[in-house]
Amino acid sequence: MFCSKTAFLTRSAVQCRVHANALHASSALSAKVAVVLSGCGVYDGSEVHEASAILVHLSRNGAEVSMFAPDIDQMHVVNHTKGEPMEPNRNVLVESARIARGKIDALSKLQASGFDAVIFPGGFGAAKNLSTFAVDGTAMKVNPDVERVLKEFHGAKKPIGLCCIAPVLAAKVLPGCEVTVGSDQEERGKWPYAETAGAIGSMDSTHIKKDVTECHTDTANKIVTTPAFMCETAFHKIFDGIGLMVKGVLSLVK
Ligand SMILES: *[C@@H]1O[C@H](CO)[C@@H](O)[C@H](O)[C@H]1NC(C)=O
Ligand SMILES: CC(=O)N[C@H]1CO[C@H](CO)[C@@H](O)[C@@H]1O
Repeated sequence: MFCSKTAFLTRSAVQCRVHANALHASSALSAKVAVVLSGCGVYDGSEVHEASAILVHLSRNGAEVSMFAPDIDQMHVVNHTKGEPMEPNRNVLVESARIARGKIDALSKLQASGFDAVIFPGGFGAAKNLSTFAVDGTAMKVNPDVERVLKEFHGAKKPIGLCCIAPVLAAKVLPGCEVTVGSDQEERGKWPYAETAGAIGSMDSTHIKKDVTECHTDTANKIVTTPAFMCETAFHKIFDGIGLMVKGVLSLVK
């Protein structure tokens, strides 16, 4: 009796271990990554090419992706042919669903416990709908769900990836972190939004100068950033920089 009981316990313990290892291996192979969108289009929402690059690099690296966006009105709608505001207004979740091919949930449903990492593409939506950076600068407000999500992932020591203007969200919500938005100098039009680097310093975070085909990893905070369209450059360079950011995020997934 005693013997078989021990054998049973031992066998089930081994089975447990095998099961745990299998689970671990499969989660390492397919990290669950949440992507947070802010609309559809560079001037009032998510930068479409950045969002697409993130999705391509995530799928190429075997990640399982879910997309989210806040269910709120946009700050405004911009007619992208001339860059002028137009009516009527649109909803951030509904517009983001265009990029997500319909598979998207309200940001209020995103919980860090269900994911290994979170990534925010850029575009003015990050500065107009996810925060008020475009209007208020360093005195900006951050959408409450965006703030909660950033703090949840950071608190759980799960990696956060951001590109283009989106790193201002981390700089504000997680002061003391290191992020890049490219250069703090315009360099003859290469970096048209170079003053953003100074804003990051004013929000008690640290700006790290990086080129568009590079990314910066703040290892202590597990935040990976790349300049993307903060730089006036060719699409393939944006795509490559984002590739490094995505790989950096996935390499930090436990
Ligand atoms: C968008 O802007 C273009 C250029 O100014 C203009 O011709 C067009 O009527 C605008 N479309 C809408 C729907 O506002
Ligand atoms: C129109 C509108 O509600 N815009 C919002 C976009 O997001 C920012 C940040 O949450 C809000 O402050 C704006 O009101």
